[in-house]
Amino acid sequence: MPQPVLNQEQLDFFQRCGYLAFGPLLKPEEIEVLRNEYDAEFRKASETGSARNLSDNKPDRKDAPTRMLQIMQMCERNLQFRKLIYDTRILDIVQCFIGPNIMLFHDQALFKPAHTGGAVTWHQDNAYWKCQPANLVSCWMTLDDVVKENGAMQVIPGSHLRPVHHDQNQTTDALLEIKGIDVNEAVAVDLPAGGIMFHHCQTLHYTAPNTTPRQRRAFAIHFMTPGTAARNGEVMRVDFKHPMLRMCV
Ligand SMILES: O=C(O)CCC(=O)C(=O)O
Repeated sequence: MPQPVLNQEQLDFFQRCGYLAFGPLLKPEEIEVLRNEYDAEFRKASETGSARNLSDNKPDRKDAPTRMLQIMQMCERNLQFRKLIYDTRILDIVQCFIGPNIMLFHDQALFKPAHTGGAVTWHQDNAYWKCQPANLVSCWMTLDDVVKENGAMQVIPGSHLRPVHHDQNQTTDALLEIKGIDVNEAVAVDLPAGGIMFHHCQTLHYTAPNTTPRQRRAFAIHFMTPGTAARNGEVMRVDFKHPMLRMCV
């Protein structure tokens, strides 16, 4: 019988805190390939206007514009990122959290350029998604070394144990807002390039503006179990958008 890739201490930590740092999992030569593909996809997206800027840059803003750029479903645009969603090293870990039947919910590339990278406000992913059951797990991978100042993930440990009410953000349509976060409880998860942070879909998390001279390139894969219902209450079927990535027969 194969050994689980996470030890009991790591599993307990995830159950208790709702996140887990792992890695670096990617080898330097893999990181290099992915960086080149990532940059090429963002170059193309800027030419075609197909990257969404999650930051608020309404004309009446006084301060400098920020960019928190998002490309949804990189796996449908790029073969290297498609391969990553089937990577057995990642799926072996995800299996420890949600079991051996694993489907893709979606993936996204999240790019914070140097100096002008915008924040992602505090949220639980499932406040956006409203999936049931709320047991999805995200793999957030970085292609650059990350610390708090260039947009490492910050989390509130233990916050995954209950949903929290979110309001519509007053300044950007793209993001939700939460009142009353005690930022003293936040933990920044520093990672080396090729490192991964796994988090539960109810773990409160945030990333700061990138004010450093170093860009921050991240890629997130969101995994679910078959039988998960979308916000409209309908169970998501296996299809091109939601492939079955691993199945226990
Ligand atoms: O990459 C970021 O800055 C934020 C990502 C995030 O919030 C997520 O993956 O749920």
